[in-house]
Amino acid sequence: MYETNGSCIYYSEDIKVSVERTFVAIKPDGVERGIIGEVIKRFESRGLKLVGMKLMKLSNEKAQEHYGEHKGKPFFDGLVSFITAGPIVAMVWEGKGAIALCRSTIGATNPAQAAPGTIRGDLAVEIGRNVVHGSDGPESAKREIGIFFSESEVCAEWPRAVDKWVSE
Ligand code: IDP
Ligand code: MG
Repeated sequence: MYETNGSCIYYSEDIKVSVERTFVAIKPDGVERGIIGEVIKRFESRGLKLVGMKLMKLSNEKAQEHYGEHKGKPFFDGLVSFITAGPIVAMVWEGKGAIALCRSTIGATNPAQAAPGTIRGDLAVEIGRNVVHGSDGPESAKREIGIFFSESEVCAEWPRAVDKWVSE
């Protein structure tokens, strides 16, 4: 069951589990550079659960919708051409506090300022080629997941045996 605040609630072994979902995308630079596995590994290793994934080429309209909050900014047109220049890997990750966890795993927007150990801090050098996108809050997570995935494309209510060793 998906709640309006963007979190997802289901029952596992009679225990109520409340988890968040977030939208993450590997941008065309990450796909082209052959680091899809490297990026996915970092979210998997952190303990998050992959519940949706597709390789897709973004249309201009979808790119404009996804980055709608940046419309009018000087970098907007460049951002839209970059994100539509090749395939992206669109994903939904789930877990307790998944939105903030993904953002911290991704690192600061400008890779030059991103901490070592983060995806951008380890794998990128500049802002216009920063490899990965992650939703910045519950509303954007819900909105962005809806742009890229239909409900049936996201694996729902799929408790993993390992979840009790990842979250308490
Ligand atoms: P975020 O990806 O860390 O959430 P946002 O501020 O939402 O950062 O910006 C969206 C994307 O737009 C960034 O990831 C980056 O690729 C691009 N971007 C943001 N600011 C600039 C800029 O000043 N110059 C060029 N590109 C930028
Ligand atoms: Mg953003």
